[in-house]
Amino acid sequence: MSFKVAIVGATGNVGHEMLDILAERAFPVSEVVALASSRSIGTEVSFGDRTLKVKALEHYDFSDTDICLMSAGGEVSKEWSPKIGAQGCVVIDNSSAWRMHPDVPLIVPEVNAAAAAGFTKMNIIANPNCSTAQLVVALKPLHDKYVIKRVVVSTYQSVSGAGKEAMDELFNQTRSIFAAGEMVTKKFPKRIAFNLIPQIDVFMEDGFTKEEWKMMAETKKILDPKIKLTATCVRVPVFVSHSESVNIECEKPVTADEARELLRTSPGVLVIDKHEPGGYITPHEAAGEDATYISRIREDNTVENGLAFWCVSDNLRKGAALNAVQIAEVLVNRKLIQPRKQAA
Ligand code: 11C
Repeated sequence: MSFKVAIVGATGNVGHEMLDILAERAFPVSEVVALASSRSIGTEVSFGDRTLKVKALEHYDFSDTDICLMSAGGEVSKEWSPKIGAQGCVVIDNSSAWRMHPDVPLIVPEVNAAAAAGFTKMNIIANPNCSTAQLVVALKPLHDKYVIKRVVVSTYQSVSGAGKEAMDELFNQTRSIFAAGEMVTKKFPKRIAFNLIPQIDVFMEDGFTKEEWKMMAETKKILDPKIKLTATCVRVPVFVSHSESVNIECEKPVTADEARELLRTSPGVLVIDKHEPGGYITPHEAAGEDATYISRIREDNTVENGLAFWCVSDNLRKGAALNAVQIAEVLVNRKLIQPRKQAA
């Protein structure tokens, strides 16, 4: 059984990763179609050892496509996801447009795969924000065993979360410092090279940023609405992988040794935690990898049943493309969808 899959936003950072991951994981495709806005028509993208020519989303008929992996931003998704879903194609959307909609499941397969079955009302499933995805993979086993009451998280987010132009801005600013070029700051509110910026996304009325709000709201929807979470989200001059410093407060007593052993056998998690120089993961090492890495696990004795740890993952993979493909795998493996057209 194989499925016709369309990628919307195939020319972007996440679109490229989606194509790579579908090929790497040998997702059962009968055909893959690369789509983007009409200005990208004819651009070539790779899918395994094949080259696909990008077609225009505006002129594409989804009536025999089974799954659409959408990574073209919130505005495109708001307009197109319901139209595509109405044509019977299941949209797995990477933007924030539909995440909090009551008829749209928000899924991280290691955490709440069963909820994916709720996609049928709109034929849309949402992929969480990258900083949330890795966090809930780490929190899920701890919550199941120790019941997390409160989370305090500070993020160190790479520039690829803000897209290709943001990566170019870090590169060009860094070069301008060494090669005396012009220092252009356009994508970020302040210089990012050799700096960090305590703002991701827009400010909300209460002084938190939207990125911080998303971490709180999405964690509640995916994991447990009772969990309290406060976040400080910071952009750092790293190209790929988001890092997070996490403190949790649990209902039940937890030791660092127990948590380490539990996390070692948890889905999607790799523990690297030696108490020696370099005995932990850094964003550079997590880039291109699929796991959510956990290091620096220790008891936090400033609160009752407290635990602190460091969590790193590739934001373009587990934070976006990999999670979207894993959701598609849930649909297939749990037989929640059937191919609409059998391959010849
Ligand atoms: C960033 N986390 O690092 C953001 C990117 O809601 O899907 C993803 C935004 C989102 O800038």
